[in-house]
Amino acid sequence: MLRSQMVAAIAALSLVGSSTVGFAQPAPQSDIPEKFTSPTDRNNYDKRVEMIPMRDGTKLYTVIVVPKGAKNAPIVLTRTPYNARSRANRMSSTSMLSTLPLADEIFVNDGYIRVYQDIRGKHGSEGDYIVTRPPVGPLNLTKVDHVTDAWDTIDWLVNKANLPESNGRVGMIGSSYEGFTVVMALLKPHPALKVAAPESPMIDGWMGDDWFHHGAFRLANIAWIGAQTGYKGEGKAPSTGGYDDYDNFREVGSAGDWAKRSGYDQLPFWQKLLQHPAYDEFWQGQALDKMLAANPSNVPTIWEQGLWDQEDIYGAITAWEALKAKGKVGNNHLVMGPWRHSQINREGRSLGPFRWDGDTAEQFRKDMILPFFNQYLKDGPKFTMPAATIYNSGENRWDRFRDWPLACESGCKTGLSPIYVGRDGSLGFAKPAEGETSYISDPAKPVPHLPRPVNFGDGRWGDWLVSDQRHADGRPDVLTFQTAVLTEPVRVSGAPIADIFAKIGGSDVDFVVKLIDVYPPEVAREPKMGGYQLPISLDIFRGRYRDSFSNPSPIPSGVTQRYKFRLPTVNHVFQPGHRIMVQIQSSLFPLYDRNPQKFVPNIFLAKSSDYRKQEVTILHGGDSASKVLLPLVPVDQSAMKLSAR
Ligand code: PG9
Repeated sequence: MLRSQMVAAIAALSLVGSSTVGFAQPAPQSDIPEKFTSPTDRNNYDKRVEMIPMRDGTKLYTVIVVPKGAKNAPIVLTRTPYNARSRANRMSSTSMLSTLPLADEIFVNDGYIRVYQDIRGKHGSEGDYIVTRPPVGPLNLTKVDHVTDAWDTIDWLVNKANLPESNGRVGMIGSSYEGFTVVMALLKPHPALKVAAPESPMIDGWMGDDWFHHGAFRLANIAWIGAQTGYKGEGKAPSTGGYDDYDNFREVGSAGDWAKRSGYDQLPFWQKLLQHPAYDEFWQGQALDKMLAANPSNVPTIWEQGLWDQEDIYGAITAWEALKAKGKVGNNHLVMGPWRHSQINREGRSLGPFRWDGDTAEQFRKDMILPFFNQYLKDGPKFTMPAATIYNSGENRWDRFRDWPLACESGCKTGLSPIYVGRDGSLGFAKPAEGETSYISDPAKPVPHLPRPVNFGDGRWGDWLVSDQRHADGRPDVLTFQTAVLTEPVRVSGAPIADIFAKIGGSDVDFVVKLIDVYPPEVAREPKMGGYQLPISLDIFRGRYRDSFSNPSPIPSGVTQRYKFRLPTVNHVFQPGHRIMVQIQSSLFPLYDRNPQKFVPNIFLAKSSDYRKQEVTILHGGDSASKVLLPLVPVDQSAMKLSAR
């Protein structure tokens, strides 16, 4: 301190203690300035925030990150409900690479302009937020949707007066909800939208993506509704209770009871779910695979999905199939990797205990997305992308296909092969003797989807679909059927179909069917994998929908009924020494809400007294042979495969 400063400081201190009337007090001053901006001159990028006007006057908050000195650069756009400002700000850095998310590395290194935009009504954007806002039409009586918002945004971005550094070509990419916004843009694409990559997009929230699977409600996502629709900006979901969500949700009763207790009656989206438990016009009218089929796009697209995607395992493959059925073959490509939900944006070396051949997510980004985007957004080079590129989870490598699936129920060269469950716990390709196996399904003791305690925030959610199923095997309410030890490899490539014949004592039931690869008791290279029961495909079906998804009906007690439903797609080889296993059970909790097992008009509103245990009887052999229809193909598929890594 200088002498003069010291004198001033002493004078100031003596003033503090003084009570002299009329002596001017120094104005209190905050340590926080009106505005603080860190210098940007050392940045190798320029970050701009624009409020881009939509056709109805609503302005959307948009972050545009331009490499310094860019000229004639392509644009990659993501439209998000998850805060554009933070999406484009992984860390404070002078380097564009560190500022943007890891998955943007490919674009940054190749000189792209990167754009993130808040969708209407969320975070910095104006307007009303509607969850996965349906397209303009009977379910959306406004004049705006994600089709028009994407169009208006792209129109603004390619205007040289707004973004002189661009070459006028745009690609869209994004995962999950962000993937949904990509798909919406494809329903009526702006001419400057040259390429798209919907990753794990939400396509049909009732049939098999975020909200229900075949009518069973996914309690696992109920917290998302509180956090996302309770607030315009960041918000926390209400507490679910104590540590064990198995107890929390079981003790409360129905999903509706839990929601009421958590204040969800204030949330319009929750009210919509309550009013639409079945697959009515509300869900059918926003199923994007159907809309794509009605408006098939010509934009070259890569549809990506994880083989163990715990949130949106249904959408990408279904949308790709819908476009394929409309003849959009050459410009639509499917990629399925060994990933959990959105893992393509992170590292893909492993999933649960499984180690893959390198960083499979980076392989997807570098070897597929980048050359595909460059082909359409820059002037080449030309890149040949197979129709389908699917990780082979039994042989640990990518398979590339001219056409896929290799086997299916109708329309493929090869049909499906039934593998039957037998009374003695057997599983085999020969039809077993007629018989029955029964278990008691008790909603008071539902089968947990993971070993308890199950806390949705305990870090196991992302990998749960590859979790060891031995925790369920052996429970009295879980039926296990398995083959003898395999002496030859068995290959499956396509979507298995569960085909269950059953009788029940009550008037409603759920079925969960799991197709499992059982490891040998000893695995020399990885002892912990000895006996591992790896689910390669599993799903749930709410019995009331067995005849119609839109008109549920009570199940007649004691009368054989058929429950046939598609399971998630696989590309797997069961190795010699392994076994194939099928498990059947009637609950998967707390991931899915419990079926009261008494038919009530709306399960969201079931009362505690409606929940009852019942006997469930699975039939074997004869005309009512329960089975899984497998997409079984010869192990050597070199005729179909283009090449193997
Ligand atoms: N699976 C999330 C989601 C998508 C669409 C609607 C609601 C939730 C997500 O990861 O964005």
